[in-house]
Amino acid sequence: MTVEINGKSYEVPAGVTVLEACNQAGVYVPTLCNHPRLEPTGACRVCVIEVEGAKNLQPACVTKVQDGMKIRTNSSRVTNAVKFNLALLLSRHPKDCMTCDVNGRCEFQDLIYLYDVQDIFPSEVRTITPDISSPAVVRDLEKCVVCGRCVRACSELQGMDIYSMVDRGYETLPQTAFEMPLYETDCISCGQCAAFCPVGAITENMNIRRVLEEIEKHDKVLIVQTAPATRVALGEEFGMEVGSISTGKMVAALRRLGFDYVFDTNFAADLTIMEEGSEFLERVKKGGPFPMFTSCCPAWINLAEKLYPQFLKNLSSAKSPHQMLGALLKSYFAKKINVPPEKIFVVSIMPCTAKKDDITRPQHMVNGVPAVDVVLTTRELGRLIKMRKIPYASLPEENYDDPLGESTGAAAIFGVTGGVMEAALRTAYELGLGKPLPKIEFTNVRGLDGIKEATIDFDGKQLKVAVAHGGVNVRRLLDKITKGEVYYDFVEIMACPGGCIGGGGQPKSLDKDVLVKRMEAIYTIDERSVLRKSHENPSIKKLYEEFLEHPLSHVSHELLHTTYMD
Ligand code: HC1
Ligand code: SF4
Repeated sequence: MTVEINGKSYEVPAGVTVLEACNQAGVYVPTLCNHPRLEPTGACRVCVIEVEGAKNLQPACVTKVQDGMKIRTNSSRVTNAVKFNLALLLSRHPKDCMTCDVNGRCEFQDLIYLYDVQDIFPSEVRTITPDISSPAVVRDLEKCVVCGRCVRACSELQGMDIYSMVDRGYETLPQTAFEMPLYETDCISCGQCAAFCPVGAITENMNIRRVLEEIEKHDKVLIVQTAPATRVALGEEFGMEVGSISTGKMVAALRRLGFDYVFDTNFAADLTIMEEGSEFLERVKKGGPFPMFTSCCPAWINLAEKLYPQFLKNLSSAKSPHQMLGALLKSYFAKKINVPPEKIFVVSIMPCTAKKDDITRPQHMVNGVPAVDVVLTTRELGRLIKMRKIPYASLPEENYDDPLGESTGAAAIFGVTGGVMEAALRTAYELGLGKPLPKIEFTNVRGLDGIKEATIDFDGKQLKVAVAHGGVNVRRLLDKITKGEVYYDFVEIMACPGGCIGGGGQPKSLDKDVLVKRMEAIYTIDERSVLRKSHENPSIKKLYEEFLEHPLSHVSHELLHTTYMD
């Protein structure tokens, strides 16, 4: 189709919206309620444009192009309407940007500045007590701009429907059922609502200050570990291209922040494969229960406990890698450096908000102390590095510390949907059958399809596996298994879209292809790795020799495995 935008002609595909057409043409249209990964609703009226022949201004995000359409995005009528709509929203918004957790990273603040919006209407800020019931996510609805992105993320991506818009017109707000505190609902702490919030109305439950205090005091051994998916996203917080790999800079930044040891959750991902792979082989010998479900995603564990208790017996008992590492740090490593566990402070840097709630589980205590003391999201780490004025982009590449910093390509792919399955298959095949894999890549469990299925030839035995990510797909798959419509031996579940690369604690992004780019970065790390199978990691072998003895040993069970709550 041919359309005219601000007097210039463009060819655009049929069926696109005016907003998409403008984006393709490189013409800026402001947006607030729109997000390229969610269904458009036209709620905020910030993207209004003029269409020749139409009486009223139209929201560009829900207006489809028509052949010959003449669009104006830059007339004074359009600009005045955008400013007016923003000024109305501003009259309801607290002016506490200086102390707001998303100051400087707020889409609304950017628009107010860009359009030079003045505070022309009398202030009508509501008084609403923040909901701090969840260790994962905080809601401060005074700051809500009623864009509905949280509602859509929770229902369209996660299939959870925790929020809906209640009240009408000026009073509308996204609320939980009966306005219950979030932690009392079926919320699984995935944090997608926070990742899609354009302002500071929903954020992760921030722990930056707690970590800063420990760094200032420094009366404990400060240890930090970093998740597989953080290294392919943290750079975005510093303006690096989406999909940049900045592992070494991240390690360097953490040392400059004052941590004594920087270890890698990937090391423990290799360990998880040893334990979970062995558990699977044991179930094959014993005849079940099948399917065995992966257990590393804490939002999935929350979902299973809250809504699918029938599957709790099917979950692998392996703790998630960061808990395994925390447990080893406060036992094996504490002994090695001759420091009591209570004098060690462990921080996990995670793409995930559910890990903040996972560390509060009593089952994760080790030697009387929590295995992990604090979880910071990738976004929080970005903020901390900025607060300390560390020049991230120009830092040198540094290596993780030994002995808990060495990992394989199999661990790297944990960060993306299908990765845990592929890593487990690489090891289960070689350990179970005692012969080398004909081909290391299991491409049929890769990619961003919501549900992936494959039949793997295990020397004549046909193994049926499935992988699901994003709550909406996860629930679809679980419902099918419950009804007996499908059978699998082994299932990988990740609650967030894309797996951890799309975690609720990752940098916010308006790039439609953000997951593809981060996924490609993860597979690049695997391809570049010298070792690509968990059982080949020499530090893991040494750990078993020195301490754990063998997978599923008594010590392993004590430190690396867990139970679930009915
Ligand atoms: Fe994940 Fe995991 S892969 S859960 O997605 O098993 O968060 O990145 O750290 O623990 O290793 C997240 C990522 C992460 C754990 C590992
Ligand atoms: Fe929904 Fe996840 Fe937000 Fe909970 S944390 S309300 S499940 S999007």
